[in-house]
Amino acid sequence: MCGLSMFALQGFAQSDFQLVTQEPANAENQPAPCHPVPAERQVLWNETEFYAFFHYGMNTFTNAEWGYGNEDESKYAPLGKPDPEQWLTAVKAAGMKGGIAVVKHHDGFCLWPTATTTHSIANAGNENGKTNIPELFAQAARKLDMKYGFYVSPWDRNSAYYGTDKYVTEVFLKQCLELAEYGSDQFEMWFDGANGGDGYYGGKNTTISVDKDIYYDIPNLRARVHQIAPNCVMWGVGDEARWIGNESGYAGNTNWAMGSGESGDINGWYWKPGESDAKATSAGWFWHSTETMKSAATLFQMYLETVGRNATLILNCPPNNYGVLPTATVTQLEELGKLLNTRLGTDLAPKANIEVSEARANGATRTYAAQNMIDGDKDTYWAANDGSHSATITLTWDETQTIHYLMMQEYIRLGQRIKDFKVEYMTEDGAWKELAPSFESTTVGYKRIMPLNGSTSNYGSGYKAKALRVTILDSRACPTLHTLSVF
Ligand code: FUL
Repeated sequence: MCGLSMFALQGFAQSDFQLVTQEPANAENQPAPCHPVPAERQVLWNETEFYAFFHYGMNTFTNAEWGYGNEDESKYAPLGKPDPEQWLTAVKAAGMKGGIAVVKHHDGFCLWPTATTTHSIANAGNENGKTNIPELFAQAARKLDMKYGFYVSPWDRNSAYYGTDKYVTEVFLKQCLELAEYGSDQFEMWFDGANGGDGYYGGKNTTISVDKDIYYDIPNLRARVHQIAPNCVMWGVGDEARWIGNESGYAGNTNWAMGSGESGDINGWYWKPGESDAKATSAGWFWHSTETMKSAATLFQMYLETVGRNATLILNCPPNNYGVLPTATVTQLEELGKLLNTRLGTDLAPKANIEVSEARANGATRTYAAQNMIDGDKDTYWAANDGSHSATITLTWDETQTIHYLMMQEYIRLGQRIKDFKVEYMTEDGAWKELAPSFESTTVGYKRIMPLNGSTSNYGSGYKAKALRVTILDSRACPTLHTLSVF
């Protein structure tokens, strides 16, 4: 008022001013983020959930796991034309949504015709060996509607420049950028933690050690790759997703998307979700004629203990010296797909009546109702009121159901919140009974699958339930869930 009359005095007409209406700060009434929160590329990465690792390269032909770097290029001579489409088709049958191809391991041999070294398929031992793996892999993934990415070893036991700045700027960075150019839609670049040690190094045959946290100039590398492939999560030393701390295919029952190791850290100050790398075969990462495939039941258990515990699972399925996945691998992968489908394929929650102890008030276009957890839409979610750190969710069926697993997913765009919960079911006599061991019922995160009998290895006969009740006992901030399923 005061200001207006002052302007009027200075010769402005009132019509020169427009009424500015202020939008309420939080028109959607969304809960405030509980930091840290993921970058969008990390959310998309998490949605890939279960994907394959394909260790294939020089070691496949020398029966090694870690080539020294002095292998003659001619030794790379596949007996057939390598077929990434066959690899990806087989893992898709197991329910995997993508794959990562090893295109340069520690021996430095590149499976594409790189400008950075002659130690590549350009000098392979036969015509099959000249097949450009990253190119075909990316094409096959797009054709099959799968995600893809590449493992490129920072450690290079072949390069004469390893340990110097020249390796970082002229070899490693350029290799990563060449690989980024194979597809702006790639979802992950895998940087191994094994860094420095003895090697050929252009004939020096010596030991070179580096400080992996600074040597590779990761901030620059990350920024340059993201310019080309914006949704490519840089794994490991790339710092956008973390190693789960073992190679046996399990994560902690408590698992935060911050911190390090099997359980993460509730106080971690940035988002670094866990990925579990594990082998589908008995011993090595690369194919060896003596290796056997793990059973579908064992792989299913790994799935429950990784994807079911807020980690992603990258399951290694090594192609053989013909450049294809062996029949035994393909068969077990099909069996795994069937098992996943039988045990986790039919969600009983959507046909239940769902009730919550509280739901926050609607926003302008959003609701936070219980129904959002069973509507099949990952972008709608239920949320409690600000200040609430506990809540109950009850599913009631018209007819008794036989139930084995509970699956929950937090709306992680607003941070990982839930710290503790319990699960009960109502028996046919109407009594409530607690299920699943309480020490396991802690974090949820991107995805949590609870075997209701507490066993990841024994399916059991299930529980005859009239209703299921989840009580969230503690949460860092008001809890959110976008999906709740029962199998
Ligand atoms: C390790 C490597 O040294 C192994 O050879 C393999 O590639 C595995 C996935 O990561 O650290």
